Amino acid sequence: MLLDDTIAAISTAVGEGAIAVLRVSGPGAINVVSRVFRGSAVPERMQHRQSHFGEIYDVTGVIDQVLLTIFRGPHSYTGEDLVEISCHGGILVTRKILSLLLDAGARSAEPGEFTQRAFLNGKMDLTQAEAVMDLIRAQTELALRAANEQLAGYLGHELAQIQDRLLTTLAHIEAYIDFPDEAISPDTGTMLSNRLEEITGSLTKLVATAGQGRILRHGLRTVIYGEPNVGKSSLLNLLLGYDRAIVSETPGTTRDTIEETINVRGIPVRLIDTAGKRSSEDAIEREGIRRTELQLGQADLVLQVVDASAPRGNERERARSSDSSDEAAGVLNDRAKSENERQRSVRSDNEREHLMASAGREDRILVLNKVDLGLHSDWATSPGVRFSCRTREGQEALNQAIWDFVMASGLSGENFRIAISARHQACLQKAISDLEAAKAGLAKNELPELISIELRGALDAIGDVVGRHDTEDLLGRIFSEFCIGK
Ligand SMILES: Nc1nc2c(ncn2[C@@H]2O[C@H](COP(=O)(O)OP(=O)(O)OP(=O)(O)O)[C@@H](O)[C@H]2O)c(=O)[nH]1
Ligand SMILES: [Mg+2]
Repeated sequence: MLLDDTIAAISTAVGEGAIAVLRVSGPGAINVVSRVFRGSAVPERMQHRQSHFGEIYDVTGVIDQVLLTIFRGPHSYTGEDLVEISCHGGILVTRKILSLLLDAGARSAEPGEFTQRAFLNGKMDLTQAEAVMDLIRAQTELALRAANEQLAGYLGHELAQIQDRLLTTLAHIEAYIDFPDEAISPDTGTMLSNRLEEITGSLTKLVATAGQGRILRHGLRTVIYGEPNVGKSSLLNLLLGYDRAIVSETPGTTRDTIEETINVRGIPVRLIDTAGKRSSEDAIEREGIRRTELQLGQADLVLQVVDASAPRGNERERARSSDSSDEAAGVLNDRAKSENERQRSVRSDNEREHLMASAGREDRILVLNKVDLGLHSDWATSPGVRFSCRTREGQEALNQAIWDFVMASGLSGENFRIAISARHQACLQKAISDLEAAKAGLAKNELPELISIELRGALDAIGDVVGRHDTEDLLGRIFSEFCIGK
């Protein structure tokens, strides 16, 4: 990694805006900028964090009027000399200024390179660097809060404490390596094993936040599922607040899956509207249904929508009819249902159940839609949310049910402080399995050398999370204070 060159980039999004910001970072940052800037002061003599008005110019004349802010390393975002140029937010203007900076000796920055430098220069650990991206991508208040906690170093701090406990234990075990005659006594073995147990417990707690981390970063994958014409697309539109999907009384309206994110009390919920499930000869519709099944397999939560104004299992019948709305009205009056139909209904329910189970899904909320048309007695005792896309009845209850579902998976407001990512999870799981191996080694009275290898493996895995591998330094520090009592 080369830190001795100077990088430059347009830091704001591409497009037109009132202003845009370019950043230049590296040992030559101030020098590079001084070659293209003239204004109320010379960059070399500007004070740290002070802004100066001036012009960026080239041989043809003035390119733009700008504000220049100088940050002197190490007190900058990257830890190096850093200059921010605030210019007008035009696409051509920003490109021209960037190309002037490159001509003046800077190199075009790679994606994420400013933050990478901040990490390499010790301004932040890896979890904080990752949090910058989480913060930029956050779509809800909770996701933003979790990103901010991580950016503030909460996760890194938690891990540092665990590393410390583990290091002390490792130091204890390594002390025995220096004295080969000395075996670890059973008492000491138990004590060390208990410590490892506690550390494993702390790591397990962190790993348990991976689920919420995934939800906060990528949203709760929520598939809207059900027979044709029950109001799935209507539900998507209602929750979204605008008419995203086509709604019509014709069954089989939705062919493709439609995905949009909504915010349910701070939880990002990715709603996926799907094609209603029915047997069809139509190739496009069959493809739609195949996609529905694919989505079900990846769902965190299924909103199973039924037309609760009609008898159970009747949706399928209606789906075959081309003129469903008239039929739906007819069905309402048709309280008498043959035994035959009832059995079919049971079968179709079983099928659904099976599909969800085979896709590994049990988590669903039953949405009893169309209750504005009356609740059919078949659904009277069903544990679902009574809902109407027409009157909006049940919207709060549905939000509550989604919230309860997320909370039931072990979340609480407090937990949102830490929400680890898939990468963190993989590292921490490796650490846990190394610790388990070390504990097994202690129980079998293995050589301290072997146990120490496992513990170092665990420390490395935790180090991977924060991007720091200073086991030797830290051990040296501990040993320097260590009294072996010999
Ligand atoms: N009365 C009443 N009608 C509704 C309600 N929700 C949806 N509808 C109507 O039911 C019909 C079907 O709605 P859609 O939202 O297209 O149903 P869908 O489940 O997406 O249907 P497919 O995409 O064909 O599978 C439309 O005519 C809607 O206006 C409701 O709560 N009450
Ligand atoms: Mg639809």
